[in-house]
Amino acid sequence: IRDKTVLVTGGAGFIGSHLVGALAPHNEVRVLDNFSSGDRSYLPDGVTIVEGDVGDPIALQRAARGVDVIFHHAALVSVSRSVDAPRRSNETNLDASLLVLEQARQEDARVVVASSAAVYGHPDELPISETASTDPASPYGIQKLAVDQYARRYAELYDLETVALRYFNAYGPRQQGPYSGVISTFLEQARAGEPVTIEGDGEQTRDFVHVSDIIRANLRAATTDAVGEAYNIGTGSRTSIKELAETITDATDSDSPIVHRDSRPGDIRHSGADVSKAKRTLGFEPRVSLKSGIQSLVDGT
Ligand code: UD2
Repeated sequence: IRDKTVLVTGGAGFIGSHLVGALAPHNEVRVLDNFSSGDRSYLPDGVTIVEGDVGDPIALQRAARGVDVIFHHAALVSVSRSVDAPRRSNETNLDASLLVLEQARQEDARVVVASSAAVYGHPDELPISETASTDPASPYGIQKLAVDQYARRYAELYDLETVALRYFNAYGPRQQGPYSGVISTFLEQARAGEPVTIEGDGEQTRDFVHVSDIIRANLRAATTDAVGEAYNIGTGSRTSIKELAETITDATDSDSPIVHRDSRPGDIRHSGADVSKAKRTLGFEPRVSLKSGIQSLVDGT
């Protein structure tokens, strides 16, 4: 997209900051972020930064004034924290998201919301299409499902242009910290020469999608006519955690042993996206294979 005024909530975070990087050269970009996990150094010059909580109506109003599109990426992304403190994560992930939708109504702005494969819980089909049953296995998943459905209903009830993108397992540069996902954990372990820790037998599978593909999906979502819909965003292929561990120790030339420990209670066994709807309707084409995505992480390119 070009020549638009856009707001990225959570714009200093992992996915948000890559999106800001893609939008900034051709659009007027605002970022609303409380920098609880995001980082200022990810933001290019020329971006307007509003420091504050997405759940703060004043900050949100200021950041959203006059925008054409809101990309809503602010969230507490830790599933385990949502289990420990469901109300706290509900405030950010659901209450604040509803504020964002309301603010978008005020501005008559399009909203692209970050939804999640977590809406499916333990899936009843593979690959998972958007019509699979939704039965989230965590408060986080419940919150994402609610936002996803609010987005759909806001399109219908108020004629708001909304799109929900259900990300599968995202990875890429800037993903870090204790809640960051298995790829960044394994990479850190392999680089440090520490044991790479598989939880359980390692036969569980995931659909790992590179952040650059996620950004391309967001740009499509910003212009599609097919609003009021949710789209799976993944690659369509699944990789076992065992295979992942080997790929990462190979790519890093690491002598780290691969070890097993207890599996995660409630872990999802298999997850993989049917991306045909996003391909057909958004023209989304995942481009980055897991091997090349990991290689570029290792090379820092
Ligand atoms: C992902 C999302 C989460 C939610 C969920 C929905 C990430 C980071 N999280 O959780 O937000 O959408 O999907 O189902 O994308 N593992 C190991 N060793 C480790 C760390 C993880 O074996 O050191 C395993 C873990 O037990 C799991 C798999 O790797 O089987 C993936 O774990 P994850 O935390 O990266 O992501 P996931 O799928 O639980």
